[in-house]
This record gives sequence, structure tokens and C-alpha cells, in this order.
Amino acid sequence: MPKSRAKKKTKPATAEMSTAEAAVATLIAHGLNTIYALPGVHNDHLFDAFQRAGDYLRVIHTRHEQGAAYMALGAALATGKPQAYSVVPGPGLLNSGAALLTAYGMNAPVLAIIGQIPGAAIGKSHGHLHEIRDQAGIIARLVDHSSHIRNAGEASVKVAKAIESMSRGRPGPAALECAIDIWGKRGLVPPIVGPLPARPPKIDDDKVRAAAKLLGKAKRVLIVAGGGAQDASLEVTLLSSMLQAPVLGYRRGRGVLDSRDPLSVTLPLGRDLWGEADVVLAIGTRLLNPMNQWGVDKNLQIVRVDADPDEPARLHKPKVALVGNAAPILRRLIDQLVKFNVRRVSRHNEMQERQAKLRQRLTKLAPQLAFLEAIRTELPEDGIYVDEVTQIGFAARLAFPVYRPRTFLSPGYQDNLGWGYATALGAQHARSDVPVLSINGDGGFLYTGNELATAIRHRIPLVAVVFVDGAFGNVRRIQQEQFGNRLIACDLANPDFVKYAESFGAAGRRARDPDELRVALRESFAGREPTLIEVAVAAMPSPWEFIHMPRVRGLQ
Ligand SMILES: Cc1ncc(C[n+]2csc(CCOP(=O)(O)OP(=O)(O)O)c2C)c(N)n1
Ligand SMILES: [Mg+2]
Repeated sequence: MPKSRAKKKTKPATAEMSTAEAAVATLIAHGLNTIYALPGVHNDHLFDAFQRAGDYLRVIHTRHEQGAAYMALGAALATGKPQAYSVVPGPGLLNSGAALLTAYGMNAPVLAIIGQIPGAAIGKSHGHLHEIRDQAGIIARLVDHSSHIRNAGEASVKVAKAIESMSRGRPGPAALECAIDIWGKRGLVPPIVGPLPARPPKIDDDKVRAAAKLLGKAKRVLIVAGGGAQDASLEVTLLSSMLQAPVLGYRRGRGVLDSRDPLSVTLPLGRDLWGEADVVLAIGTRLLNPMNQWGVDKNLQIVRVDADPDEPARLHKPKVALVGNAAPILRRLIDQLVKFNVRRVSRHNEMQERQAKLRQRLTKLAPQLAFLEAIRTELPEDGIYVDEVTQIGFAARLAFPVYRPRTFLSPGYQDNLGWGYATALGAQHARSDVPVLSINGDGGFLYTGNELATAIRHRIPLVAVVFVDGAFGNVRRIQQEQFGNRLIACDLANPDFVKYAESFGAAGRRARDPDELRVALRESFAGREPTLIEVAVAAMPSPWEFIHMPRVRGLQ
């Protein structure tokens, strides 16, 4: 080709496509290969585009929109990668609302693709099918990035920007809406937009040095790891070892430092260490409970590492705030500490002793711990545990050993009952290479237990345990202990969960104690099919004294 022709500027190619086709091509160009969804007339053209994408984009359809959204959340949490779900407007959107709210609270990259009534009727309150007042306003309140796709020409860039927004700054969900009469409308579409370049914030080396100085001089550093530290496990492990700093991970921070390391702590040891610390290094955590419940004083200096520039000073201005992704910032911090030649005496023995003492205290929770031991023995090291708002879950947050990041999925501050089963189903679908275990109370399980049908339909070999005490046990115990045993709205009429599972075509097993649970788990993981294990249990001892603890600082 002559040189002059090769250099000649050509207009970017355009193709005629529907809005839905452009949106789907963009999802695929971003490496998304699954959409968790529940169809309806508003999104028919979108689903037709999914259909014609064939193997490039599989649709996992669920039995309720909350199932679709929780599955996308579970897939996002288990992989750390963006995931998408699609629902009809109005009731479809609201049905998915608790999951979207949870994705927001957990900073999880979940893209909601939501239908809309006819474009010309939006905002006019005519009463169209699934109309909801100010849908755009509602989704804009639920997520940080939302937009409305108006035509085929802008579909690709809007989808690409939405996906990009989910990992920029503080990660989190995004939402797109598109009217029923627009998805199928054809138009000239510029080239499909692939992943937009990441623009990580520049790391402030002066601040890194200031943080390193503080940490280098400190005598008793405590690291607090939150969900934002899940992808910086290596760096946190190294820092912990260099500084001989214990790492507190409670709900979302579990697994950042391997539980087998004596420096890996949960509550209440974390609170004791908070009380003793001169410097706290808080990574990817709001630090709400430590600061609110345990207190701060002038002898405690805090270094924050956070993706969100607004987060560090929300409750209490830190000494140093480092803004950006945790892993690269911590690597710089480690480099600086190496330069300062920081050395520390081993706290191995001290921490081992303290851990042993804590184990003694925690024997109060013996019934829960025995079941957790059975689970830990049978769940492989890289298996994923999905938490619930139930007695076994509360104890797991304190005492379940977690060996790797992203293998302990807990819902964070929303702590919403009923998230577990469908979230675990999404995690298992996205990570078919490892076993996933969903634990549930009998109250929480029936929020999304209907998704057993999805497990069967899409052959997702999730194993779920349901601990059956015939009650919203946590509520019941509070009423017994704090309200003179005046019980209200806490007893449950349950199905036979084994028969329930079997009626879907899933495997059902029963276990009466931790030993039987162990056997049932072993058989279930070997079976690799959708499975439910019912475990009848008595009321369990309260974990709350180990979770809500009095102040240790700022007492005057
Ligand atoms: C969405 C939502 N609704 C209500 C609650 C309040 N709540 C917390 S625990 C609980 C009872 C849980 O019952 P179950 O799942 O059987 O677990 P158990 O305590 O019996 O082990 C309730 C209703 C909540 N956390 N989230
Ligand atoms: Mg219960």
C-alpha cells in the first residue's frame, strides 16, 4: 500500500444495529459472558439480542428479580470482576432493590440493566405497564453512576462508561435504563467501545513517606482490613510481618490475612489491640465500628488507605489519608519501610497466647463452633463460604478460619437477611472451579429458596445448609432477654426442607449434629449437584457480647 494512502484518515466505520445489539456487543467486548436476568415485554428486544449472541453471552434466568441481582452480586464478589443483571422496570427494579443496595454498600461492580416504559411517556403518569414515578431519580439514588440510553448510536459508549465507572474511584454498582420502544430501534452505530483505559489516581509519595514514618516509629501498629483490602492480601501479609502488626478483619475483611497466621484477628481481640495501638493502618474500611464503639483519643494516630477521597475524613480526620487502590499504595509503603530499615521483635508467641485465651472465652458459643468446625474440615481451602444473618453466621465472622481472600462472602453493613442463597448461587456459577457453601437460618433461606429451581435449571452445584430452629432465632432471643420473654412475630412454620429441595429435583440430606453434618457435606461436595442439607438445631447462645463491645479509648 502506498504510504500516503496508509496515512489517510478514514472516518470510523459505522454499522446499522439496534440499540440492544450495540449494548450486547459492548458487554461482550468488556469480557462479560453472563447476564443474570428475568425477562419481560419491556426488554424483549434486549433478550432477542442476548439470544442471538449465542455462546458469547449466556443468560441465567431466575425465578425472582432479587435472585438475578443477588446472583450478579455473588458472581462479582467471588471474581472481583464486573457482572450484570437485567430486569423490567418498576416492580422488576424494586424487586432487585435490596441486592442493588447491598452491592452499593459492598462496593461491588454490579451493572443493572433496567427496562423503561415508552420513551415519550416517561414522566407523564399515564399508568403504563410497570410505570414508576421518576425511575431515573430512583436509580440515581441507589448507585453512583446511572444513565438512560436514548438511541442505538449512544448505546455502546453509555454501556462502556457504566462499566468503567464501576471500578473508577470507589468501586460500586451502576445502572442503565432504556425504553421499551428504543431497544429494538435501529440506527447507525459507531465502532463498539471496548474497555476504557483505567485512570488510577496518582499516588502521593509525600503522603506515603509520612505514613511510612508514622508506622516506622510506632510501637504497636494495628492494621484494620476491610472489603477494599481483598485484592491486596499479599501486600497486607507482608506489611503485617514487617511491622509485626496484627490484622483485624471482621466481616468483609476476613481472609485478607490467612487465619492460620497468629497475627490474624477478628473480634474481640481486635478491640483489645485497638485499645493498645499507637498507630492504626486502616485499609479499605469505613472503620465505623472501631471509631464509634471503641473510641479514639489523641494517643491514636490513624493512617487511612481508601479508594474514595471522601471516606477517610467522614468520621474522624486521619493523620494521613492515601487515596487509591490498596495494592499499589501498600507496595509503595512497603518500599519506604524497607528504606527505613524497619525491624520488629516477633509477636508470634504473644499473639498465639492471646488467641488461645480468646478461644477459651469463645467456648460460650460451643454449639455454633462445633458446626463451623465440621464445615471448615470439609470445605476445601479455596472453597467459598457465603454468610447469612443467622447464629452460625455471627459466630463464623468471629471464629471461622479463612485462608484466602474472596473466600468469605459476608454482606457488610446492610446485613440483610435472605441475601445468602441466591448470592451463593451466583458465586458458584461464576466460580465453577471451586465448591461454594451457603449457610442459612430457616428464616433467611426462604427469602430466595425458590432459586433452587434456578440451580436445577442451570445445573449449578451449590451446597446449602439450612439450620432450622423454627424461629427468627435472633429476634426471639432478644425478646426473651430484653423484653421479658414477650414473644412476637418470631416463630416460623417451616416446610420439610429436605422434601422441599427434592421437589425441585435437588438432593436433600438431613444432619442432626456436627458429625452428621460433616458426613453430609462430604457426600454433597462429592456429588456436585444442587444440594440442601437440613440441620435441626436448638436455640443457640448469644454472640452479641463479642460483637458489641464497650469503649476502650477516649474514656477521659
Ligand atoms: C432484610 C432484613 N430483614 C430483617 C432483618 C432482621 N433480622 C435479623 S436476624 C433475623 C432472624 C433470622 O432468622 P434465621 O434466618 O432463622 O436465623 P436464626 O437467628 O434463627 O439463626 C431478622 C428477622 C434483617 N437483618 N434483614
Ligand atoms: Mg432460625
